[in-house]
Amino acid sequence: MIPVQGYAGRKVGVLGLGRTGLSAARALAEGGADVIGWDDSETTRDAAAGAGVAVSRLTRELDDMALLVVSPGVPHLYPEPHPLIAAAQEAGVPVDNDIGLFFRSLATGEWDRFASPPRVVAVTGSNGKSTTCALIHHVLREAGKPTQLAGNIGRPILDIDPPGDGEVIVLELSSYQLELARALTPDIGVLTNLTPDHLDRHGGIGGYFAAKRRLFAEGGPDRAVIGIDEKEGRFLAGQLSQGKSDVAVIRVSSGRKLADHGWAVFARKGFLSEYRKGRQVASFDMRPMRGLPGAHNHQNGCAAYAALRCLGIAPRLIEDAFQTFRGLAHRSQFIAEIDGVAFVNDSKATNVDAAAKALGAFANIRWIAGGRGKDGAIEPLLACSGNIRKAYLIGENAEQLARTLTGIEHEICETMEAAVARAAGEADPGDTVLLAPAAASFDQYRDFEARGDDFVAQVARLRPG
Ligand code: UMA
Repeated sequence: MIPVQGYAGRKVGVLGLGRTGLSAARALAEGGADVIGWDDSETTRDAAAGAGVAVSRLTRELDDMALLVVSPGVPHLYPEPHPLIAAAQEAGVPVDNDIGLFFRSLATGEWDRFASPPRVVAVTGSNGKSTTCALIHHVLREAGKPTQLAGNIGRPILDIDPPGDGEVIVLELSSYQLELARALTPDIGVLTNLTPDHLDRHGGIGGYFAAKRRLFAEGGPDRAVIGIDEKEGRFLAGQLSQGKSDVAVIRVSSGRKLADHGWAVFARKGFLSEYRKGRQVASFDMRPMRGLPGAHNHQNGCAAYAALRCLGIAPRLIEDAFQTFRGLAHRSQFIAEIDGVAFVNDSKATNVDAAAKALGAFANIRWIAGGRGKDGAIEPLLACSGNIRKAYLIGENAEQLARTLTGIEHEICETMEAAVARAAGEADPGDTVLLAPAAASFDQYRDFEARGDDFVAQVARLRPG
């Protein structure tokens, strides 16, 4: 745990008592603060009280509250600020979150004795940030470097152990977290890409981009790794860069050759290249890397590679460690190869766009799809029809999908068990059985994780013996 500094003996309110709130409450108490929490859910309040958090509505305490710490899921501005946040601002109480507290509490007197002070790599972006973080963390571990992974990926940042000499903290940050944090001082900042998301919470794409940009505010990271495949990334890279030969900004692209900048990393046809001042300094083929299938993962690979180069890791070491990365659970996760047929779990592909990305990453696909359908165009899926040998449809919207998948051979299997057995039975060596549902899981499962786990269990049953 990172004890929060600066609030000893002072009253601090914590709004939202889920993972973030409980973690912040513990870290504040460890630093000597007088912590009181609130959650709008009675069940969560009771659980927090059971865990030893003093619970109160917080409105009466605002008079002498030094700080209000807010969880990322609580709206702080759009569509409307939570009434308690509005009241805190009215009363002049500063509002922060666990990320701001972390950056203000990280360094300790201990660091004077370190040969190499701990560093923080913070990663944001609309897509791929969890994979990019996990990949950086994986390579650092393979390189024998001390490292911890936390943030939006699931482990609240204040829960990490105080970092030791030379340690690297890899921190995934969402737009919710970035918008509110009162301190953001990573050593390396990464923006993977930017596509519209969470627009209701940011008042539109401009607000969303503004939240992400806070990671790179003036006086921010020493190095900025910026995906420039969208206009926002190009604008940001241009704004942060001092000129053509500046190596403080590393531009990243999936698809475009970037030879004309101080420092750039890009992927073309699956080959990663690093260029410095017009010269190629390293290159390798990402296509055989099982944990990084498809153009979207090659983009993640480039962003991770760039951050790792900033940390001084050699290209060869990165390439070797990329080979052993298995991907995150339920995201184009390679499960097994049985009799020449690969099995890949992308249960996280709960919408058409995500499923289309997965379908674009493989050839000869036996595609398991369906579940609780969402509104939206089906065209991106049809655009991948050349990669699909046959679709095996499950769940509530199987019939409806069957009607729309014109030109794609398909069969209604209803259950995962039937779909996996049928797809595996019909597959030839070189085929990939891919779960990429393009639908939510709630018709048949608790969540997408349970659906992916079922796929993995059904694949395990195929193994001989
Ligand atoms: N709550 C209120 N009032 C409200 C809204 C929420 O009291 O108006 C309470 C809820 O009752 C609940 C608590 O706040 O008890 C939930 O807080 P939270 O939603 O912030 O969830 P945490 O458990 O703290 O998890 C958060 C992140 N959740 C969100 O950003 C929504 C987790 O990211 C993150 O892993 C975790 O902190 C640790 O850092 C998840 C996520 O969905 C994966 N992130 C979004 C995304 O990736 O798209 C941004």
